[in-house]
Amino acid sequence: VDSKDGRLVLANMIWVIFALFIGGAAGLLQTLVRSGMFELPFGIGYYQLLTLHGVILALVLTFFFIMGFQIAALSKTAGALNRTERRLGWIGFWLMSAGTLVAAVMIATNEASVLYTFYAPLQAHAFYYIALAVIIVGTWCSVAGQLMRYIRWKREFRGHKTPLLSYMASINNVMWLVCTIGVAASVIFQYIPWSLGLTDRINVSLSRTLFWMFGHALVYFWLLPAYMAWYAVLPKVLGTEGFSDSLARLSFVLFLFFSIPVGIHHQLTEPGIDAFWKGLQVVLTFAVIVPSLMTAFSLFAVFETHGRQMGATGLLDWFKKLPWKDARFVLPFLGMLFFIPGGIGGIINASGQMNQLVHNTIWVVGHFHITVGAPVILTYFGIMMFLLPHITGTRITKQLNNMGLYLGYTWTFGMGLMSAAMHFAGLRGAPRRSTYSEYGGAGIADEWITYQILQAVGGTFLFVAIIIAVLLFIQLMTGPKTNVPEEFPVAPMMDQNAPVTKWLENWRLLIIITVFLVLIAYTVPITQMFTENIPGAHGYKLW
Ligand code: HAS
Repeated sequence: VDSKDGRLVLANMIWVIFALFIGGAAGLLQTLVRSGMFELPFGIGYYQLLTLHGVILALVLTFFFIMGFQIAALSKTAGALNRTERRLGWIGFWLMSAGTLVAAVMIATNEASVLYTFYAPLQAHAFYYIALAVIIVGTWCSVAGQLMRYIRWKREFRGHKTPLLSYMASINNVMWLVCTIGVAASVIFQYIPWSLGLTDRINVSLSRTLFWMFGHALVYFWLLPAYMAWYAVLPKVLGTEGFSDSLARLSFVLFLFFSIPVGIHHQLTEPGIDAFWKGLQVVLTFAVIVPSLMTAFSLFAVFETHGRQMGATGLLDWFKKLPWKDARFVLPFLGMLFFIPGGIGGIINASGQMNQLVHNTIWVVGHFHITVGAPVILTYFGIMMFLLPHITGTRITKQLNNMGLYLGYTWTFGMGLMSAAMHFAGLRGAPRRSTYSEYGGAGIADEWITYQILQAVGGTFLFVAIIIAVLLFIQLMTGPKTNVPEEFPVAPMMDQNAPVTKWLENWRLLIIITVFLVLIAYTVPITQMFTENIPGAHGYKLW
């Protein structure tokens, strides 16, 4: 990574470490409150804390990490950013930082206890929505700089296959630009006028639908940087080749197509949307599972190939040959293990009837902790293990590597315990997003207590892991330097020299198909919110 780009990457990563600590502390307090054994001091509200936790981890940490990592990936594989591209990265960074600080002040003053999903009818102070808009615009600036770097490479090497990691980052960026248009429109035309008192009504169905059009793509925006590392970095850490360049590109293109027209699967229990369109989006949701399955099977292929190259001959003994002492491998691998139940849980959520059972229970919270909270974040940690020393020149000692391993095991234990308890309590009906209550002595609420205590135990282990992470990352930034910096591992693929698959590099075609699918999935349901007499669709007057 070019040294000037490296500074930009590090600036983004400092926010990640900071956000991890604050968001993690808020998470610990929440599990303690829900166990019934702790009350929040200084008049802090439960939903205020929950908003802080969600915003700082799900939005701030991830956005800064993704921008930092993708800039590093482009700089490494396409070459250094030029002045304009880098300047856009810095403008993005400062806008995101300013937006985050204003949003934090609004949350701290209890003016924005509307949770990370922030949709109506909950209302926040106008500054909060403006701050969110500024954060989104910040990501657009950074993304614009990255896309310009990618396009410059494409022009310079016309007709060649673009570098895989740069291609993947660009797919993620294009998906981001398309999916954020709806939520940006909703913030500007619905929330800001409403919170300023310029309008006294808000169309709740529309606001939620526009949110989820963005909100589900958001989860893949988090996931795809982890997949970049799984496809292109991990094989190099193992010392082997990646499975298939074309397959990896195809899986990313499928994410581009199917990540956005599926948001209504978060609204299956809501009025105001016709059952046909819910059904259609459920079908599209099943399409977005395919690229994850492709990823899973490619990873097995890489692991087995590596094991056999190392001399394994039996059915499963290749498994023993994996580098179990290398934190750059173990952290993402632990994440992959979580993604097996995480993916199964997603399929359950998406299946209409089963969604009736789990929706709005703490099962859903369990689901997202074993998706974004484990595969994604553990892979981000794995990436930081090489990216930070690669840029700072810090020497990776055995002790630092071991700290990475302890981080992985402690996180896995804490997250495993907490999220398993959440899934089981959810199946027994425990609501999500609620503080501790005995529900007037209801018998069923009694059954949830044990799980809530287990969540607090898991949350405590997670906080210990966060302390390890913060200490580790500070050392990775500031530790003793070496003359031979850590490598940024990028593997060649088995079909590296195969000819370019032209349609996969035809961005005009890819964008047309993406927009077409979004229009098919959303035009009628959104139109019906204005034309049909569906309850909730015409806006509630809140006071
Ligand atoms: Fe989800 C709710 C459906 C994936 C995050 N999801 C959420 C929410 C979040 C979230 C944050 O249909 C809550 C939002 C809120 O606040 O209300 N989700 C899915 C489906 C998938 C899925 C179908 N979700 C994710 C990912 C997330 C994420 C990824 C974050 C990064 N989700 C839903 C639905 C809801 C939902 C409904 C709404 C619920 C409701 O009613 O509110 C799929 O993408 C999952 C596909 C994944 C797989 C797994 C592949 C496995 C791999 C690992 C291989 C392992 C190896 C190791 C190689 C098919 C790639 C092998 C080693 C061995 C030893 C075996």
